Amino acid sequence: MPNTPLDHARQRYAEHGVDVDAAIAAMDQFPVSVHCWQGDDVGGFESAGGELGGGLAVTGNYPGKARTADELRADAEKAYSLIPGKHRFNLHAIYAETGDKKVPRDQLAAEHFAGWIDWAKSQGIGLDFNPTCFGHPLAESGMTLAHADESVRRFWIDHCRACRRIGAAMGQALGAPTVTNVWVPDGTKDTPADRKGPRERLADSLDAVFAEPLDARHNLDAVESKLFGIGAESYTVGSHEFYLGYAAKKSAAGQNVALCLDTGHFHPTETVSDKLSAVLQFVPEVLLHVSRGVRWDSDHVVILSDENRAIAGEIVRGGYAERVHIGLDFFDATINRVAAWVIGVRATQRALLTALLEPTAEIQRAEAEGDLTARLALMEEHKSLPFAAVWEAYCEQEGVPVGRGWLDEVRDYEKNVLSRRN
Ligand code: RNT
Ligand code: ZN
Repeated sequence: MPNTPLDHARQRYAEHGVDVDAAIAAMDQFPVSVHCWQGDDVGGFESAGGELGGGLAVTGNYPGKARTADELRADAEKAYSLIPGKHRFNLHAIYAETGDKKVPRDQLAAEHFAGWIDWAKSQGIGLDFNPTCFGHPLAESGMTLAHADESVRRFWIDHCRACRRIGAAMGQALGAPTVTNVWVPDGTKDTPADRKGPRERLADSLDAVFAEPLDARHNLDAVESKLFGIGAESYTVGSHEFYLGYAAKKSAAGQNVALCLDTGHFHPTETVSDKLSAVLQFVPEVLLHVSRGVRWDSDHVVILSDENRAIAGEIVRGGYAERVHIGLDFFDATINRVAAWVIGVRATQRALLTALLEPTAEIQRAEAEGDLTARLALMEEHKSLPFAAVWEAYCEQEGVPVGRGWLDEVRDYEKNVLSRRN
């Protein structure tokens, strides 16, 4: 006789051949890389404080955003305390701590991230990293690695090279490879007369960026495509085809370059869930930027959407835990920023846990036998199996609030910490 909701769930899932305890245990295989930039609206700590640019825009002015690295770390710790499991933290180059010194981006080095590395060690988490090729006078034209001017291109190449070394230093210090992801905003507002030239330059620049061999145990390179940005509506140099080809070419030549798929960077009826098993035929690893596109914006807070469930389903069904790195990418300044993190990570984890609880064997057997009626019926039944009981048991096991209790903790933090900023 089942007596707890978890017992009941165990029994119901077992009827479909699913082991609930194994699903919970498997959650450890899926750390989520939490993006620092939700914590301060992609601000960073370079003193300039100019325009974000690069086709990015953060709307809203909810009070309490982190103004310093210490505040950002404290906020992240608060978020982690409300999220089950161990995760990672994803930094951008503009989050360097350079003290009173202004350090140009092409001269950044691991020492400028010592505070972050120490913190990550103390948290027992890994770090991921990104060059920042926007929000800078040399990015104002809208071109960076694809710029026609050799000296501008050189600056961004040197910045990206510096970032790869920093990524490797992080990975070495923390004992797990850092994913260093290159995204550049390069594109044009109106129809270009030359689409080829910038793409040739971008390919050349990337070759220069990735020329230095780094230890795969410390750093994994990734390249991120985009469809369009604000002010770059007509042409994006680094499109999906461009980077898919680039990552495949590099990988075929023996240099592992992961392809970053941002779920907000495709046409609205295209899905990343369908792309995973396609691109993973030809590139060894994928970095996900889980996000939520809404009309022109590609970066709303992640929720438990059908598409995020489908993505998690593909990762689990494909056995891609080792090959797909899950990161988040959104920024919303109209709601509490710590809550935004918690909502996004917990939603991603719920998607993963549902995927782990899918009666995949049963459904795939129906498909293999040509019983398409059962395939559809079972997929639908899966949606109302007692998932919540398993999720709650997982949260409890990990010592984090089970339900909306986490929101009360964020409210306390807002009252005692965030509201005292400004
Ligand atoms: C931009 C890309 C990129 C950025 C971050 C801040 O459209 O998605 O990943 O969001 O690097
Ligand atoms: Zn992204």
